[in-house]
Amino acid sequence: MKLQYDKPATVWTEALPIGNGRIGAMVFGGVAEERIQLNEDTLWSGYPRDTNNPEALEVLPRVRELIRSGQYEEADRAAKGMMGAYSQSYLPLGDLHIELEQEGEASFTGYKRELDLAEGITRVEYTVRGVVYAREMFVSHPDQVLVVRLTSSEVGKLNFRASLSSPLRSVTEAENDTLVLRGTAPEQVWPNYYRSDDPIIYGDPDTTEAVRFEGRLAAVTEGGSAAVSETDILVQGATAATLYFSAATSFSGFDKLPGSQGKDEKRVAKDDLDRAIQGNYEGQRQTHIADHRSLFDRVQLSLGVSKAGEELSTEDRIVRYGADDPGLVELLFHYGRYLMIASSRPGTQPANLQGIWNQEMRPPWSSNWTLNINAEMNYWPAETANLSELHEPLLRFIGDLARNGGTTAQTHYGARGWTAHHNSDIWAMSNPVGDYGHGDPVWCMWPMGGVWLCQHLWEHFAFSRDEKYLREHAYPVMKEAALFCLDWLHDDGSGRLITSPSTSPEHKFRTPAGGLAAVSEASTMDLMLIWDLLTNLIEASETLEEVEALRQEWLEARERLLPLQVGKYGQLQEWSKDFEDEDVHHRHASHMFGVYPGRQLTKRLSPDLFEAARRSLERRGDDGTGWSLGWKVALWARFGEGDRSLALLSNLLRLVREDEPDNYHHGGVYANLFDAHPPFQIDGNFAATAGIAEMLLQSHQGYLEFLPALPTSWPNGFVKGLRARGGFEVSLDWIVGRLAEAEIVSLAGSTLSIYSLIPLTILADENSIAVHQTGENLYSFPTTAGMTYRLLLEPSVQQGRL
Ligand code: FUC
Repeated sequence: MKLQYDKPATVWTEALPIGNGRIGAMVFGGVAEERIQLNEDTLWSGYPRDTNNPEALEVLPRVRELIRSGQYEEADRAAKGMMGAYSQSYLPLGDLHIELEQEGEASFTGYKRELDLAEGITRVEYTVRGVVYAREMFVSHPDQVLVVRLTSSEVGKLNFRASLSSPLRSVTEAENDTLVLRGTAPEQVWPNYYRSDDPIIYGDPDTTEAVRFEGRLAAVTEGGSAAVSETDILVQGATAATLYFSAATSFSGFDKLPGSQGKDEKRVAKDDLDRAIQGNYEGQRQTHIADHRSLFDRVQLSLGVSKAGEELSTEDRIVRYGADDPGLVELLFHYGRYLMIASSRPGTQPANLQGIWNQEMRPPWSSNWTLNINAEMNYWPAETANLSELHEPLLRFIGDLARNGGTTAQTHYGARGWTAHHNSDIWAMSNPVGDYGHGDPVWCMWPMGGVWLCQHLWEHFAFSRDEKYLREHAYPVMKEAALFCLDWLHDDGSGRLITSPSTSPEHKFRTPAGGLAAVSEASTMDLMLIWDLLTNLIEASETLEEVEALRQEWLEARERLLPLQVGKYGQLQEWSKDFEDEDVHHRHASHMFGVYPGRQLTKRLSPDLFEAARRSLERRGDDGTGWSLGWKVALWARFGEGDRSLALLSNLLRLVREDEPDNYHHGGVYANLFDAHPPFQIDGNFAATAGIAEMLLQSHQGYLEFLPALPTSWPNGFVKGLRARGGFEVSLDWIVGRLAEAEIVSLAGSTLSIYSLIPLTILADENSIAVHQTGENLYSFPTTAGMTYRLLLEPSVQQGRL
């Protein structure tokens, strides 16, 4: 449960992340100087403004016509006329520097640095001339502060200067016993891939509507003294010291101007800090651990005997063993859960491309929400890994996006309902990006962002069975997204419904004329996403027993969708025509959405298409960017091929170093186990966790399937506390590759269906209960909420395969 190192971080991807969903910190663990890089999740450039392009609606018929007549490259060029502005950027807040004075520090010994995933604490320890210096750091959710505790083993040996800096326009000043950092964000930050001589633009300080921020630092010492100046806090002769850092911004909602309608960030930061310095460190530490553990302890995993001893650093362990060490795979799994707890709490912003950890003014892809895979991927483990309430920031954000997306649907397409495209930001931007013609339709022209996000609204219900949530939040937003689909779909002239213009995210095809183009009609992913939304809505309306006039339209539209097709290589076609790929190994696996995270293609219901999808995945190969590898772990799990999932995990557990550019040609992980696209993107971490869960338990077909993709090299193990659709918590033990024990807690009292090759005996309270066979290898029984059910597996029965 620990990431561990024997030297301080020299680069950012060696530093260790801590966070409370809102405040994030990257801890370097230096000896002469500690650097703690700081973030606050509402600190973004920009402010709410209309970034739609009203001319799009006039361009639309022309683009459709060009596509119809097979002039794809011309259609691409014309589609540039449909783009709006680029998204804004997630920004760093600054750094907390602690310059230490430790006589003889150049010859320190016994250096250790670790991140304790179970406690949510990072620690540094080393010895200088017999004095042990130790540091413990965490960001408390209950106390809303970053806490840095420094100690020396000998009385009075702690001497340091703590200061704050920021790459944003800012000042520091002393306010009584507090060092204050305050500043304002730029009004505009151009994406890092956009060439500009002036990429970071600040407004007039007196009138700007950009986000204001404030960070406050105070020290509580044991022994010695602390003195605050305009630039730093000087601690001298202390034996222990606790630094508290609070932060807040004036952001007060996606549709509020943070300048004139903003929150009082000073008040929030001051209240948080004042409260923290009144408390006591030990109490705050215990409260933090208890809060963290209440989420972290829900799941346990054992995949076999760990290969690495206690002594090996995490970096060496990655290099030496990778996924051959079951313990490292476990660590990767738990790390995803840790990162979600640290980056996504009810009420915070959803985890963005880098979670909440970013040190750059122009971070890769603006560190925004990329909706054509990345933002969704971040939340793939939320339900299966038993962190359902941490899904909330995304689910809430979808509601905001739907509000702006209504204007985009109307302005760009003359459609009802709401739409979002491939990028969004804290202002809930929903238009196609591209700076009104600069971008490439291969990523801009994709009005399916809202449709994909709606899957998360449904999944949260599918796992929780919370009907109140479904009725009040999810269903209305899903209905509006479907309304957009009904208007966006149109007849292809033969009675089939298609989308146009349509892209398969970020992947071009070879045109009959020999060129490359992005837009065509009815990409497979569009059809799968719409199928998914309509199917979920139909089920939702039935669950809620809604008298729903639209249900008939949903059913008819789903029936009339252009059928999915198998192409000349036996592959599932990515486009409605059997085009050649621009890149057969392309990182996106968009046309496999229906296998995972969707549920349209299964062996049981559509064996031929399922097989074709498998062929498509085979053609894509086993390499890719970090997140692409993560996606393929889950896809192979859905194909029931555990060894292949593990092969992908092996590729993911390859070390990438940001200071060795040669390593930049493949995905992997950094020394701190952050996913490497490269560069760092957190989505691959979350996908790895979700993928591993999917190897052990699946529930997307209306029943539970145990160990559907167990690799041969994990013969013995257990997992406790995974979640399944229907509201079940599941624990499994396996021996020699076979299920030995299963325990299922019913949380919602739904009917439980289980896939099994042998008839089942189920115990509830030690009594055997009646089980009905409901299909081939399918067994069902009603459950009572709160009750635990055990599968009884006689040794002889274990010979059969569940
Ligand atoms: C999508 C991907 C890229 C990258 C970016 C943030 O555009 O195709 O690989 O992950 O999002």
